[in-house]
Order: sequence, then C-alpha cells, then structure tokens
Amino acid sequence: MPLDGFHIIESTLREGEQFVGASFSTAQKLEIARLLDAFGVECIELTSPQASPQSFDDAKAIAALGLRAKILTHTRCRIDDAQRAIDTGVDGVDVVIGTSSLLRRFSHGKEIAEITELALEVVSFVRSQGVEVRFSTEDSFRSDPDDIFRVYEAVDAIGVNRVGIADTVGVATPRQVYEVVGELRRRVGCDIEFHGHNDSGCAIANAYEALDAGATHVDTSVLGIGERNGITPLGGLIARLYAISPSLVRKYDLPLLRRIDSTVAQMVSVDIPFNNYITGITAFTHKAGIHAKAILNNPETYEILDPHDFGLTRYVSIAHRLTGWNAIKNRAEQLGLALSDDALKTITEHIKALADEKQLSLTDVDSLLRRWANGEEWRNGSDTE
Ligand code: HCA
Ligand code: CU
Repeated sequence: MPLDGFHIIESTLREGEQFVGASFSTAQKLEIARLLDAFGVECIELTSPQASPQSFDDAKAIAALGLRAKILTHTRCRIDDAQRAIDTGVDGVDVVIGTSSLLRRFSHGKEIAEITELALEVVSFVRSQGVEVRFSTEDSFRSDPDDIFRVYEAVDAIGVNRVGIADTVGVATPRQVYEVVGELRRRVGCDIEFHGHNDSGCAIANAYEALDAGATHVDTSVLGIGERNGITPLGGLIARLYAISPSLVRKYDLPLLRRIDSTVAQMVSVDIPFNNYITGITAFTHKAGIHAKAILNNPETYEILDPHDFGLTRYVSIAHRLTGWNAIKNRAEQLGLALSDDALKTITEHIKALADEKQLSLTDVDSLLRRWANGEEWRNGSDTE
C-alpha cells in the first residue's frame, strides 16, 4: 500500500495505560478519547474489559460516546474475553497471543498448532457476532517466521479483518520490519497492523518501514507512553510522515497535538521531553548565527516541519556567544530600533564577549540594543545588570 491510506490505532488508553505513571480516571479516559477523536485518529484502542470492573464500564462509556473513531478493545485470545469485549459495544476486538518460544514456554505454554486452533475459534466467534476482529502475535520478531505466517494465513482464510505484528520488546530493526511486513503483505489479503516498542530507539523508524512495506495500520500512544519506555509516539509518527509529505497528515487536526501531549503528560505526571517531536520546547528553536541567518531568510533551510502547521512558532535564540549579527539585526527590527549594520556588528561582537564572561538573557541583549539606539554610553557603564 502506498503510504497515504494508513490508519492510526491510538493506544494511549490501552498500551499507554500500561505506562508506570498512568492510572486514568473515567473522566480522564473520556477526555483523552474525545481529544484523539478531534485530532482525527481512525481508531482508539482500550484496555481489556477483563482487566477490572472499571475497565469494563469505561469501555462501555467510551463506546457509547458516538465518536467518529472506531473504538477497539484489546483481549487475550479467549472466547470468554472476546465475549466480554463484545458486551461493551465496541466496534472491534483486538486479539493477541504470544508466539515466541519464550512466551510459549514461560507465559501460556501452548504450541503453535494449539495457538492456530484457538485463533481460528476466537476469530470466527467474534466475526459471528458482527464485530470487527484483529488477530496479533505477541513478540512476533522473536517468533519463528514460519510459525507466525502459518497462523496469519489461517486466520486470513477465515476472514479476519486485520492481522497484527508486534515488536513487543523493541528488538526489531527497520530493515527487518520492512522485510517481515513485506512478506506478510504477500501472504495475506487482510489489513496489517504494526505495533512497535522503543527499547532501542527504533519505534518510529520501524512504524514507518512497516507502512512502506504494506502495513495499513500503525499503533501509537501519546508521547509514546506504554510498558517500559513505550511505543511509537503519536507526534513522532506524525513528524516522520509530515517530513515525507505534509499531505500525508493533513487529515489530522495538527494544532491539537500540543494540547494532547500536554494533557496526557500532566495526567501521567511527566514533562513533555525538551527534545520531543514537534511539541518539545526546543523543537523549533535555532541558535547558531549561521543557522539563524539562514532561518530568517528562509525557514526551510533548517526546518523540515513548519511550526505554523502545528499552531506553533519558531524561536531564534540570540543571547549567547554563537550568535550572529543578522539575528541581532532581526531582534533590533522586532524592537523597532533603527541601527546601522556597522553598529549592529559592533554590538554583536560585544554580546559575544559578554557571553564569554556570563550567561546572557534576551533581556540583556534588548537593553544593550536600546541603550545603543538611544545613544547612551554602554561601553564603560554596566552593560548588563
Ligand atoms: C501487551 C503486548 C502488546 C500487544 C500488541 C498488540 C505487545 O502488552 O499486551 O496487541 O498488537 O507489545 O506485544 O502490547
Ligand atoms: Cu505493546
């Protein structure tokens, strides 16, 4: 599939609830679901209703909201779990079972033949109830490929809506994801979902490679929260795809991302990381004089994402020793100060020398510019407070 038909399965309310700092109240879950729906994600995945009575009631409440997004819930590969999921009124059930030898030995103890049988039973049961069903193998990238392809082909043959491939431990490389998903694409006719953890920093790249290889759905969570250090972050996936072509993500309400990230960050008691994709405090901050000059002439020189598309603005940092006179000139213009280029070059040298001595602030630079523009003596007096 070419990239543009992809769907996001937003799993903040499932994988994200597995983040150590997350314990969403019902009101918080409703708020997150509404925000994600307003952003435009195609599907929202919820914690298994089997997890607790509150999880069941919350799934029911979210399913009843009448959101545009499809509401999915996650369950083990068991008829009783699937029944309970269907009882909540969700649009789809995401079934998962471990297939790696580790999980088969130390988790559920089942052989592949037994897993296939169970998968067929649960998939046909959910289908018979008129609800969408996805079948996924857990720890797919440490499973024997022949094993998982056999199970996927079996469920595809009986009409599963989607199969999921999961890098549960964040071990897969982008090339490996491309190859495995590409092979899966050749073997099944149904939709393909990719779920990738970020233990070795490849979650975004892997999600991108999965889409490029023919996956139709990618799992994300807000800020990437989930088990351990989490999964593909919603904002990171958006940044990756926007960088290919903004048209790929125009279907989403991009300016809402900032509110979504900060709302969830607050709910789980973390800060948005300074270097976060799009919404990190430094994501659109430029510093070195050479960068600042080019950015001021044409932002595309050092920006692949236009902050305005996300309702954000860029910031050029000028109060430091790496500053340049073009950036200082731009600041003088912002302040409405008429200064010659020669004066600005002299002031810039002075700022650099001062910055070698102490930490400067923008206020320091502004007052230097103002004093120079007013013709005040600044060389001998105290330049900064
Ligand atoms: C889990 C495991 C899971 C499932 C992914 C999926 C994983 O916590 O239940 O259903 O596609 O990473 O394997 O999140
Ligand atoms: Cu996971």
